Amino acid sequence: MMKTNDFALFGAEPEFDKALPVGQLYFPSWERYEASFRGIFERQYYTNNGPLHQKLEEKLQDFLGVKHAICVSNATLGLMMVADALELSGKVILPAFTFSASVQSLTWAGLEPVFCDVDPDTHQIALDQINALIDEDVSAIMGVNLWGGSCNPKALSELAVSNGVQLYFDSAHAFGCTVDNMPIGNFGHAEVFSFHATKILSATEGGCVCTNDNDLAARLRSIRPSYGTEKPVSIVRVANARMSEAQAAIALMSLEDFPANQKNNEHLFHLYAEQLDMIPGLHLVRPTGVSFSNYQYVVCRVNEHEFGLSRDLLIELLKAENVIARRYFYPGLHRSIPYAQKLPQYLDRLPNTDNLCASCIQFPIGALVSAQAVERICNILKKAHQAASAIRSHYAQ
Ligand code: T4K
Repeated sequence: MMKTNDFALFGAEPEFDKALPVGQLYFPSWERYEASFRGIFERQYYTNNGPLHQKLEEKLQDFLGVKHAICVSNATLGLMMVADALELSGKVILPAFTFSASVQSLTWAGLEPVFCDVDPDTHQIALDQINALIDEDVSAIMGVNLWGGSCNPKALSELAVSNGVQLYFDSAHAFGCTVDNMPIGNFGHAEVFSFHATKILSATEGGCVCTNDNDLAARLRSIRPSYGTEKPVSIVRVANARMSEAQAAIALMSLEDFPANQKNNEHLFHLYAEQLDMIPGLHLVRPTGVSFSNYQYVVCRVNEHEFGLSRDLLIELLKAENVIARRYFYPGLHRSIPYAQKLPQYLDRLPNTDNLCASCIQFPIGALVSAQAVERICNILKKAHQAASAIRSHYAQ
């Protein structure tokens, strides 16, 4: 039987001195940061459609080939703004396997979520279950492009048109990805990206709403609110979703470095894939439905029976080694407050979402992760599999 005493959980030295978090966590060099912030100080202009904010919107429009990139202070507010700008009412269909922000944006807009299950392999919304969820109260579908893959925006668009409902996307995970060489950002009525620090394009906090619809863009810019709009238009209410010059400065550097950061992610992802494919019970999710991926997530399904340890025990074991793996979307939107109480009809209807919430694990990848770190993380995983039964018995004591 393998020994447990070379694991930090049982008293050994941790594998890493410093915590290795999940998330992209991009930091520009100090020199570039200083030069960029010197400009903000010289201009003495912090926010409200400033020159860096305007430059970022232009650069994003070019990069994504979209008519309007409307920068906001975070993606959650961006999603709330889209619900208002599209004048949605009643119910909106979305997958239950996503971050709470997707559904919270609906609740803030006074809309009722209709939870759809996901595909067990791709983790994207189950297209074949959508028609059955549509009734006269449904005004829209919110697709969510997960894990640097896509939820098949073309098929979703056909479904939305044939049912006479609107379509928009939470594309928080999909910046820089393409579908049949068309950049994500161009599908549906609007798409929302997150520029949170953990995303491949970082503004520290931030996001942007993309659309090719001029009228919708005018409404969105008026909601944001209207600094810089050519002509404010009539809207339901105004938010404060402005992006500051400091956020735009970081985002501009991050956009410039996107090709290098994407390449780094892709390289690390393939290193993980080579190693993980040799470990029984760890099933890596490859980004699907895209012609180009940002590879910003390494997500595995843990088969407890094959691997030997539960997902949650593996997280504990890695945490002691200073590898901060996470279970991500837990326990699923349909089981979270307030939806489990208010909409109990979904509790026994989403078996794939339940399975994924119980078995998914996310490993570190991004600017702070080196190839050697991936190698060392995978070695811990191999050792954990080999020592699984000893670990289980020791842990149970
Ligand atoms: N839709 C989807 C599908 C999303 O995943 C998200 C957000 C949204 C919409 C909404 O986007 P935003 O409104 O946030 O723009 C994080 C992020 O806050 C959130 O952006 C992200 N998705 C979500 C899945 O994860 P937390 O609070 O669980 O992660 P956090 O901030 O604790 O960071 C993760 C790890 O990184 C931690 O171990 C700490 C470490 N870290 C983090 C930061 C920010 C650092 O070491 N340094 C740092 O500066 O939510």
